[in-house]
This record gives sequence, C-alpha cells and structure tokens, in this order.
Amino acid sequence: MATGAAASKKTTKTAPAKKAGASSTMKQKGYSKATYIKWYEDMLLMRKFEEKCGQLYIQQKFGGFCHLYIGQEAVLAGMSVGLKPTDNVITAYRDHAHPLILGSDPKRVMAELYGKTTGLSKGKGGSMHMFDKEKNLFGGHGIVGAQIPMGAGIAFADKYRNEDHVTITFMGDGAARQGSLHETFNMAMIWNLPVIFVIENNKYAMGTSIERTSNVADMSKLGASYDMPSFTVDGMSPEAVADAIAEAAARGRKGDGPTLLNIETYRYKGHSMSDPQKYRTKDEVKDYQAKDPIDHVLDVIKKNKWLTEAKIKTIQADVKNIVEESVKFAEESPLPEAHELYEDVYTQTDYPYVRD
Ligand SMILES: Cc1ncc(C[n+]2csc(CCOP(=O)(O)OP(=O)(O)O)c2C)c(N)n1
Repeated sequence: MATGAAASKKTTKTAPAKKAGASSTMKQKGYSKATYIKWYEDMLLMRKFEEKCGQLYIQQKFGGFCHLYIGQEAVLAGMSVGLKPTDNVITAYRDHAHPLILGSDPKRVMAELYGKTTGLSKGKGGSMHMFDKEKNLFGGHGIVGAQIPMGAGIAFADKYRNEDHVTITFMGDGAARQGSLHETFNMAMIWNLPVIFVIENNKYAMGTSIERTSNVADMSKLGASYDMPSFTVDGMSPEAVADAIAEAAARGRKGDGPTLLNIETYRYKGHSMSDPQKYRTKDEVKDYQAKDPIDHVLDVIKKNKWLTEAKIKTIQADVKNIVEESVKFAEESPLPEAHELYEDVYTQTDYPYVRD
C-alpha cells in the first residue's frame, strides 16, 4: 500500500499523441491533510451507500436496473479536487456516486432509486437517471454513448455565453467505441470547447473485454486523429486523477480546448446486479482490490497520524448513519401521483407531425 510520499509521486503515462505544446508528463503535487480526510469521508460514503443499494436491490426494495460504482471511487474523489463547483458533469447510467460527490442530498439519491417523489429526478428516472440542476449534474444516461455529444453541447453553451466553466463528460470504455465519440471529438476540437472527456476505463463493457472489441486497446489513442491532448491516468489513485483533471480543466478555462483522459479503474461488482462474471477471474478482481483507493487514503492518514482511531470510528459511524437515514427517508416518502406523469414532459402544442 502506498504511503503519502509514495502516493504523491505516482507516475502518469502520457499518450503518444499530444497537441503541440501540451506537457509531456502530468505534473504531480502533494495533497493536504484536509484533502485526504475529505477523500476518506467521500469515498467511504460512496462505497457504503452503494453496498446498501446492492442489498436493497436483492431485497427487491426497488426495481429497474442497478449498476454499482464500487471500486471506481478514486475517479470521483480526484475529480472533486480538480473541478470547481460551477463546472458541469454528465455521465452514463453508473451514476449513484456522482450526485453524492457533487453534494446532492444522499436522501434524495436513495429516494430516486425507490422511485419516490422526493427523489433527485422526482422518482421519474430511477437508478440510471440522476439529475441535479443545482449541482450542475446533467444526468445519468442509459443509452450508451448518448451523453458524449451532450457534454460537448453543454461546453459549447458555456463558451457561447463566455462562462468560465468546464464540462466533464464521463463514459465507459464500451461507450468510447460508439460513433458519437468521433463526431463529438472532431467538433469539440474545431470549436475548441472547454470539455474534458473521461473514459472511466474499467476494462469491460458488460461481459466484453476491451481486447475482444478493440484493435487498439490503448484508449488514450482515440484522441490522436483529432490532435486532442490525451493521457492515461491511474484511476485507483485520487492524487493522479486530481492532478490530471486540474490540468485538463486549466487547459479548458484558458481557451485551449478539450482533453481526453483514459482513467484506468476497475469495478469490483458485476456490470449490473444480474451478472455471473464468467468473463474474468476472481484473482483479477483481488489484484485490483489490493490497490483499493479507500484503503490507500486511510493508510496515508494513519501513517501521518492525521486522525486518531476514535475519530476514524466516528467518521465510519457518521457515514453509516447517513446511509441509514437515506433509506428511512426513501421508504417513508410518497410515490409520485398519477397526474405527475404529465408534468416535466416536453410538449409543443403546434407540433406539425402528430395528428389526432
Ligand atoms: C446504444 C446502446 N447499446 C447497447 C446498450 C446495452 N448496454 C448497456 S450497458 C452496456 C455496456 C457499456 O459499457 P461501458 O461503456 O464500458 O460502461 P460500464 O458499464 O463499464 O460503466 C451496453 C452494451 C445500451 N444501453 N445502449
């Protein structure tokens, strides 16, 4: 397990294709005691919240799909340091942890899973469609790759309005193979948009490994034919992710356009709750669990004596309470009323193509 000093020295590989002038190595820097403690609290909440979601789903407390983020927490922990609260986030369906890190109320995230009216999307979205306008979270999208052009569109709107914001557009390694990526990369480079494309590369699209679907398995090379600055980042390290996202965000804010980050991570659980996981070995899962980002951050905290054992136990108890309260809130909240079916739906009364 890495210590604080070792952690801040983690190297980050660069992609062979880089825009002229882009730095050839990601700058590394140390992070403070406060940051490590926040990372521990945030990642523990994501992990415990999701473990609870898995249990509740098995108990059939809510239906639909349920894709857990467990194992990938360092990506969002790193992001939380590298971005500003005014920046925008859009992602796919593995989206319960994104609102948590952005500061949405965990009660409302859980209520959304239950389809309750108090949920983040008023109970109309469920697991795959978490939106929070106040936190600039633009979903939660179930169509693989759909959010890639939308992320560029959000960045276009900010540029058009002269806003100092960047948009982070998450996608899986499977989504990165959708055609929408190529059109979007081209337009984003032509228009120099303030967007960070993040491939949350957990090695599998459902049960299919990158090697089975991709001639070029190094996903950072996808930016090469668009001359987009592209990097591979250790996604089990919040430090490496924070460095990479901060540098990409600075590039976007300066008017230097998009960045592609191939963040190498791993999901410990199946693709969704009904996945026998025959496509990978138990040893492979164990190898990644040995690099667990929560263990690593706690290790740094303990080695530096930044928290006492009692204080660590208090954080763990607080997180447990937050999760339990969110379940209680979700269970006690009402279901949407029938009339809500007709609310928040886009209508155009003079739409010419539909006839009675
Ligand atoms: C357009 C489209 N095709 C297929 C699917 C079915 N599908 C759902 S998830 C998924 C795998 C996507 O994997 P990846 O992008 O790597 O994300 P991960 O699940 O690993 O986070 C597929 C093929 C879909 N939802 N949308």
